[in-house]
Amino acid sequence: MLIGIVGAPNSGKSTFFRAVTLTEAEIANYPFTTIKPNQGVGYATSECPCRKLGVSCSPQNSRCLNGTRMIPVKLLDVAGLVPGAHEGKGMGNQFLNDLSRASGLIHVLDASGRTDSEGKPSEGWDPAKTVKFLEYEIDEWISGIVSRALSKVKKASETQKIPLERLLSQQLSGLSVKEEHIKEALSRSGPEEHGFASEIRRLSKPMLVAANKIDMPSAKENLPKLGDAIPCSAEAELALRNAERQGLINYIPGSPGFEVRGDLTPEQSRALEFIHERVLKPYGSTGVQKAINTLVFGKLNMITVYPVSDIGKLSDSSGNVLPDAYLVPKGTTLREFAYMIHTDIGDSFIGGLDIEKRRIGADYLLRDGDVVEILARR
Ligand SMILES: Nc1nc2c(ncn2[C@@H]2O[C@H](COP(=O)(O)OP(=O)(O)O)[C@@H](O)[C@H]2O)c(=O)[nH]1
Ligand SMILES: [Mg+2]
Repeated sequence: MLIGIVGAPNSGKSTFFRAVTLTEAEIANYPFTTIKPNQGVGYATSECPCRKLGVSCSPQNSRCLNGTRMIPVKLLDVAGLVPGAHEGKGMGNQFLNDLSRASGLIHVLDASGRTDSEGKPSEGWDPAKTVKFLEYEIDEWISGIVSRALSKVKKASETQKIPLERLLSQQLSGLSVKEEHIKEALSRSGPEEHGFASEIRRLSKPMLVAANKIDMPSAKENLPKLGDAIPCSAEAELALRNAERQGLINYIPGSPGFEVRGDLTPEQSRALEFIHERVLKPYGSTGVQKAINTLVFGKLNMITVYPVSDIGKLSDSSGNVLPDAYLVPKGTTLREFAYMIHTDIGDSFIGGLDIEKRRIGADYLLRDGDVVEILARR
């Protein structure tokens, strides 16, 4: 899964990106660490079953911090959103290329009204306009792709009686748009209508607005205008993670507070006090981890599943307890899950065992937090 961080210049995208990828950058043993500079690894977090099951886990593909399972997700700092980006203006082409690979987007928005939608300094700018502008740019881009695709496939669909959504989804596969998204969009709007591209965007690129710079009073004032945006301070999160790394505080990303450990200079003390008063106390967290989790679990509808090779020991074949956490879409069946782990496991799949060691079948619908053993033909 790839999350795109988008937004106007100066909204705080790079700060957000640096904060969430900071810890991970130093840990080299994940499969996807050698990547481009604007690509990094952050975490989605959910409750690890280790506590409830009364075991101590030994995570392999993820981490567990005080009962919170941290599951790596890839992030992309997508630069280059300027008016006309959909026509390739500015860094538009890079922007669109990055965008097409993302399964979901976090719009880092300067909620303070001090940056307009072009990233220029402003005063009293309505950040809701920037949200509209971003949606417009993406809609125009998708709309262009849809109309080019339509002119290619419309005739074939009519003469060869192939469903339009199938042909369209082949044409739009580079955008990570699924056939079911196209079908659903077609049920609401004709493919030539203006609303079709917006439907495709809403379905295939779920977007969450992170109302950033919430530490500033003007951002707080603008928040009610921003619907279900998540209040956020990327700068506060970066400062907390840096302080944690220097051993000054204990801080778990997403938590409502921190614990002072080291000797602080008066300046450090003041900075932490500011974060506490302006961000953590009024909002319950910096909002950064919440933004990622809300996108992954709320908007992209993912659940966490723990495959093991021995359900009795809750372990893999080397004895690691609850080794791997997988993010899979809600509605995934056990057989589909077997294929997600490995094609060979999918091909030799014969069923599974749930946590109570009961048999479960191919069509078993996985639930959030499930621990399952997959049975395969030898
Ligand atoms: N007050 C405040 N400033 C922030 C916050 N996040 C970022 N900034 C500042 O906004 C400016 C632009 O940030 P940057 O991450 O480079 O934005 P980008 O152009 O979107 O990548 C920098 O001066 C940051 O320090 C925040 O949460 N609060
Ligand atoms: Mg930047």
